[in-house]
Amino acid sequence: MNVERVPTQPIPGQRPGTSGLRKKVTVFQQPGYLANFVQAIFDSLDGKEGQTLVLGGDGRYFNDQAIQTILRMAAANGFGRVLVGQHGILSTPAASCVIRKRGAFGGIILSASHNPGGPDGDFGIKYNTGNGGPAPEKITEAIYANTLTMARTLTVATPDVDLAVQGTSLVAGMAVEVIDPVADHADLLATLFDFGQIGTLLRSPGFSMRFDAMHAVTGPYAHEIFIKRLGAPAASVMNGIPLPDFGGGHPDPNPTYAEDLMKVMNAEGSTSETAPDFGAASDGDGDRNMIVGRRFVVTPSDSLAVLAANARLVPGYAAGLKGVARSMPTSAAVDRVADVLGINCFETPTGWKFFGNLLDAGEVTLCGEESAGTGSDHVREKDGVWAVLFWLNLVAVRGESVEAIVRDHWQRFGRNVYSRHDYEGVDAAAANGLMAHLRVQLATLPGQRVGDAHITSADDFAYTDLVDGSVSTAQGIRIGLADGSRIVFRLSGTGTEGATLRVYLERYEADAAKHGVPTQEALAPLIMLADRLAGIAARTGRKQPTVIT
Ligand code: VG1
Ligand code: CO
Repeated sequence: MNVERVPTQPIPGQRPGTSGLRKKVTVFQQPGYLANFVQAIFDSLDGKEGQTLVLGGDGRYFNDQAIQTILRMAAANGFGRVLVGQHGILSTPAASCVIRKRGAFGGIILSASHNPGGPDGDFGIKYNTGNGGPAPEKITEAIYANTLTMARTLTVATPDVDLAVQGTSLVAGMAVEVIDPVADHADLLATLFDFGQIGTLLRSPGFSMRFDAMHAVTGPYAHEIFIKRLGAPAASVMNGIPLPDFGGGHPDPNPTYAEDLMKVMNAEGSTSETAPDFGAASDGDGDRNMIVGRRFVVTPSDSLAVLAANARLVPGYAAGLKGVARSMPTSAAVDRVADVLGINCFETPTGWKFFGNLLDAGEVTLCGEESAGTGSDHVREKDGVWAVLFWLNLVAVRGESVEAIVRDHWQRFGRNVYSRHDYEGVDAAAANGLMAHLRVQLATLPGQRVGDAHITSADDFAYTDLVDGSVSTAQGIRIGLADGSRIVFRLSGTGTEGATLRVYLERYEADAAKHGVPTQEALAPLIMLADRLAGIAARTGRKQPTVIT
């Protein structure tokens, strides 16, 4: 094999964020940008020689080109085999599944997830380790350090591999196996859920569902699972063909961006023909989910709590849960369930990489984030289609609507009224200034009364990993009130333009008579307090959030 050494120089700014490296497509298209980062990944991997790498992405613009580059570099760097999804497609949870099932050394997933795609959109790349999960910070920091000293990248001069056809070919002696991107994942999901009972529900004339793939990666998965294996009518899947620019949309499954689905689910009328009984959507790379009932949206934090409380109704979790974990800004609804079940509930920083060690150690079975991510120990990523099947399984067993299941949950456990306000694309200096302004107040806030609010705690969240002892600091400002309410402030680690400020608001309501109060109304005093403490409007110039979930 003739390995070419291509001289290069370090490129600044290649530090992975919450979930891999995300930049504008135009940045990734700069000469050497992708190759430098890929080489930095490969240089951080000891023992990769002759090993298997999994490779695929969410099908967005630049996906196919990047795959060809990475295949050549993998060969030059000594991998023995690469498993690549047909047409370059692999959803994030499917990649995790394939890495685990095939005993791969690791995987590279090409995605900027919920960020828009297309020539002017975003691109992203992340490395997953042999457990199938996102590389922990120790590895992402080693990759970043490599980018700062990069002097050469390794490649081979070989023609493109035909990604349209399944089968094995050779790139400079390395085997490239183009695999079915759906089969392994669908087979795994079939072992966890009662496909018989879900199929009966989906085929019954009195029930209808819509799954909105948002022109992103889950289209082929939804077709195979909901339509082919479970027999749902073809119309059950919307926007099911992956497009390089996601049809111009923003593939983030929330009520603002999943417009097509919301229009259908909010239709007036009380039959399956007017508004379907069940709706769901998934994001760019298929790891997020939104669950919607007829004119009723399930808050992701509530969804996690409902799944935990009902897990025994589902075959894969019939033996019960070992424990649960949630990211820090996620509401404490699941904590209440864990209390009742008598199991541990872990609180981790934002990002799925922090769940990996807990899952590997057998400490937890279910994990979730307020950002529409839920998953379990079946893979090491959050899993959108998995969450939809879990909910369908519950609806099939309980014979109740989505709304009835959630209201019953609130009745039992009380309601953690919850919302996240995002201020997207704000000036980075203003956002950093806002966080610094909050940090200097941390020592003096506890004990203060601001209006009606009695502040009892204030800190910057730090986390020590239970398994490897690694410490992550500055993970978000938490402000707690005497009545159990909470405000969290953090800056996004996935954006590509300016800064995104996220404000997470939570209040516990035990009184069932007040569970119907609209969320933003119930949280109004906290919303005002957040602005007062952080000076959001004054510092960012924004009077309203860009997105409310
Ligand atoms: C966001 C979410 C976080 C999620 C991450 C990746 O991160 O808040 O919960 O794990 O996206 O999700 P941030 O740093 O922007 O808040 V995905 O589906 O975009 O890979
Ligand atoms: Co995603």
